[in-house]
Amino acid sequence: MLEGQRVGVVIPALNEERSIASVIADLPSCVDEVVLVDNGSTDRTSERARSAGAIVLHEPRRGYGYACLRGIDHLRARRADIVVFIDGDYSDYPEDLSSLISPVARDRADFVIGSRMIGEREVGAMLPHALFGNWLATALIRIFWSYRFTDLGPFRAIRMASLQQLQMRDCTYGWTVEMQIKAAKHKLRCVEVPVRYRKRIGKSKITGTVSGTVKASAKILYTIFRYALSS
Ligand SMILES: Nc1nc2c(ncn2[C@@H]2O[C@H](COP(=O)(O)OP(=O)(O)O)[C@@H](O)[C@H]2O)c(=O)[nH]1
Ligand SMILES: [Mg+2]
Repeated sequence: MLEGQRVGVVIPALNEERSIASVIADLPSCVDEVVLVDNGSTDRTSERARSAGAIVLHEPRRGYGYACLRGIDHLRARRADIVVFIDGDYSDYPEDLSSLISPVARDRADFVIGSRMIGEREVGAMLPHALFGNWLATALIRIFWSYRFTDLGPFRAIRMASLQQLQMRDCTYGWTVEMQIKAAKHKLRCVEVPVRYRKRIGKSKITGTVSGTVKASAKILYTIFRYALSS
């Protein structure tokens, strides 16, 4: 299926020592390189990731987007053809990576979102406000750019050449929605595949906290309206 295409995985992580080794261990063998971008963890996330076989990079600027940008820079230098993003909390099933990359590998798509809305979701794995936020953000994308997504899920695959076209900028919580908006604006071939989702290991830093939820919601809405008004 891959015919020489190199697959690189970026894992942005902050204090995920309990889950990170499982995330890396469960990735399928078609993955060529795993990059863990540590954003100043105070636990053993980096050590555990290195022992599990990942390249560990440190990004001093705190933020999900900064970590992803750092991972992309590394994979570009390593000549990856397909980039996969997955969180470090073991909510996603790394084994699902094979079906996630399949449309890109077969040249049926440029960008694939792993959708937790059409996949099997453990009860309580996504909190009600996260489900509502996803619904609202994807509805706004449909209204403004006529692209139908069902999720802003973090588990996603994109062709490196397409990713470079998008010139990603967001440094924090607007990362996932920015990628989808820009994919729509650039008319990338986007598809969704169902992915499974379970309760995370360890503590949530975003949707499981009040401040994370407020900041993420504000940034996602700001990003949508900013791009809508500038297009
Ligand atoms: N690099 C980096 N990763 C982060 C940051 N905040 C959260 N993460 C990671 O982003 C992913 C999603 O965060 P999580 O706490 O699971 O949020 P939730 O899915 O809304 O509960 C996890 O892999 C976290 O380790 C951050 O500031 N920097
Ligand atoms: Mg999570």
